[in-house]
Amino acid sequence: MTAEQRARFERDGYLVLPGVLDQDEVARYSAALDRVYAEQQAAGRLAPDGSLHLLSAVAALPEVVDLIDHPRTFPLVWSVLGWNVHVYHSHLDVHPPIRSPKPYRFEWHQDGGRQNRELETDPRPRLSVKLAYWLSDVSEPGRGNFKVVPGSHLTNRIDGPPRRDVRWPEPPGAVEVTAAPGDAVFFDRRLWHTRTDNHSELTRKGMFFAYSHRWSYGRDENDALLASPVAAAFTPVQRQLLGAPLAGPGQLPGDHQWGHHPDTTPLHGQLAARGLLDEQYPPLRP
Ligand SMILES: O=C(O)CCC(=O)C(=O)O
Repeated sequence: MTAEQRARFERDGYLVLPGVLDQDEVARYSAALDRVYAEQQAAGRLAPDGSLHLLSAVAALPEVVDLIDHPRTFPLVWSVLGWNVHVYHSHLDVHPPIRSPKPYRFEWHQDGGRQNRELETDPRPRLSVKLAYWLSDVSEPGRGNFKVVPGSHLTNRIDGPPRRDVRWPEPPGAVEVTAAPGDAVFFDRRLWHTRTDNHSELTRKGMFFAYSHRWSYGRDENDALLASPVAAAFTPVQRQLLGAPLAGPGQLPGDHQWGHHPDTTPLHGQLAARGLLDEQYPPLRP
C-alpha cells in the first residue's frame, strides 16, 4: 500500500482500485459466476427478484480462489490488518435489472453485525476490511452501484428510520461508487454503505471477500470433547461456551455464530427467562 493510498483509506474509509483484473480474468470469473447463477436458478434458489447473494464464495466456486490473495489487491489487506488474517466471510452477487417496483428497504449498514452493538468504543475498532471485485460495468450510477458515505467509518451511528421499510432520506454526503469491470473497491467494514437497486439494462455482478484477524476464531479444540459421552451432561449454556455447533435445521452455522439466531442461543434464552436482557444496553439486545 502506498503512503498516498493509506492516507486516502484512513480519510475516506475506502479506495477504488482501477483495472486490478485483466480482461481474461473478468471473462473467466464472469463466466464462472454465470454458471453458479444458472445452477442456483435451476435449483430454485434465487430471490424472488431473480437476484443471487451466495455466501462462502470459494466453497461455491473453487476457481475464484485466486481472488483471495490476488497480487494487485491482497497487499492492501495485509498492509492494513497485518499477516495473521483469514477470509471470514465472502459472497457472490448477481443482480439483474429490476423490472417491477420493489418495496422500499433502508439497507445502510456497517459490516460486522453484532460488533456494532457489542463494542463500546467510539469509533469502534476496524476489525475487518473487504474487497469487492466488479465483473459488470457500474461506471454510471443506477446500475446497482455500491453506495457509501465517504469518511463515515469513524462515525458509529447515522440517522435511520424506526423500521427498515419506512422511507428515509439518504445520509448526507452519500455517493454511488462507479467502477468498470475488473475494478475493485477496498473498504473498511465500518464505512456506512449499501447496495442500490439496479435500474439499468445490465446485470450487476460482483464478488466480495472480507478479511479479519485469525484470533477472532475459537482457540480451544473442543470437537472431540463435545462428541464424547462426557458432553451428555453439559448444560446448553456450557455447550454454547465450549463452541458447540448450535445452528438448527435451516440455519447456517456461521450466521448462528454471528448472533443471527438468539432464539436458539442458550444464554440468550436463559437471560430472557430471568428478565435480564436490559434493552438499554446494546450488547444485551437481540
Ligand atoms: O452489493 C453491494 O453493493 C453492497 C454489499 C454490502 O453491503 C456488503 O458487502 O456488506
